[in-house]
Amino acid sequence: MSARNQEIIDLRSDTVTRPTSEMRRAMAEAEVGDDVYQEDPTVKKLESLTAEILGKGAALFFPSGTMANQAAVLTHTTPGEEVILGANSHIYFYEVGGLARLSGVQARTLPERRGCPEPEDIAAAVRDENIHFPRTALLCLENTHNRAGGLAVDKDRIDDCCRVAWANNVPVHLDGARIFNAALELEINPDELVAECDSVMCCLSKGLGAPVGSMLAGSAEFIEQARKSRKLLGGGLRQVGVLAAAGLVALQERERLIEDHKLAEELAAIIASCPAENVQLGEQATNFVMLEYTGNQGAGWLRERLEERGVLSNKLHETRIRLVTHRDLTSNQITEFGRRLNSIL
Ligand code: TLP
Repeated sequence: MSARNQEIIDLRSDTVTRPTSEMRRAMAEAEVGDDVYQEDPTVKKLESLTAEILGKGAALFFPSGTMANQAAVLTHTTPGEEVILGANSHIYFYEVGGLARLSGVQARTLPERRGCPEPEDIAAAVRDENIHFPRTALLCLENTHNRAGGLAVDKDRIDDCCRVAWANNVPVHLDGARIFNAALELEINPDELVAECDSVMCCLSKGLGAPVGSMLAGSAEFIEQARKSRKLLGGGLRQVGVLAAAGLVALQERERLIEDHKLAEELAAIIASCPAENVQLGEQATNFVMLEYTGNQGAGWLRERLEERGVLSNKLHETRIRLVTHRDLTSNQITEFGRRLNSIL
């Protein structure tokens, strides 16, 4: 049977979630104003709720996580400086070279162990005062870590990295696109988890289900500067309350992300029990599941066969397929995924 006749099971990303009817209603009814004049009451409400949840002085709405991360780097740095970050971090790997292009900074990449660079590697990478060297301006961390398979990095590891950075007068930005997934997995409040980070980005448009939106949080002074960086990037927003209204609903429902983790566990169990020898469970963490395919045809081949059967996924590398659970999936669809996978192998 072709994909046309089958229900689509979309496991590409939690970004594919569609706004709920409550979000659509809130959008339709949102009170709005011109946000460049800082007169949109709904976005202000979203910004102060985010700042409260993350325990920071202020927060700012962005159209995307990429723009919020890049605005953070732009705000923390001056062209010609150096940024320390993981070689597999989203900011380095997936943001179109924005570090170099938008901020004019140089990346100093470090290997990561389970989603986080080692504090001693960070200490060794910070530049001394020397006529030949650029200044180390920023350390970026990520939680959960996307390319590490949705791993939640615990507070001790984050704090150890922050302490090294701070001891060297280097601020820390956290790409917390899925920070609420991390906090739920680690059973810790989000503000505690990010307490030592100077700035934090979190996404409303992933598992939380908002159609658009990411937030950048930090000190009030930092956020005022970031507002200017956002303007420079073309992100001066007008009646943005229509988007913020959906974000508010999303943020208030953040604890439901735990359901996505449960679905990921179900999915992992199905992969682990797949009779085919060349299919194994890689990692499962938070709402990410990694399927290892060691067949000669490669993971790209398996991804295509799944797509023919109406299962959408992403190939991460030659032997690995990434599957992400989210609120628009049901337990039945996860079971159905298993049936379709077995029909290929
Ligand atoms: N990640 C997307 C793709 O870009 C890979 C996905 O499907 O996972 N930080 C992290 C850790 C992310 O995973 C993402 C999106 C972003 C930043 C960027 O967010 P957006 O897509 O809103 O620009």
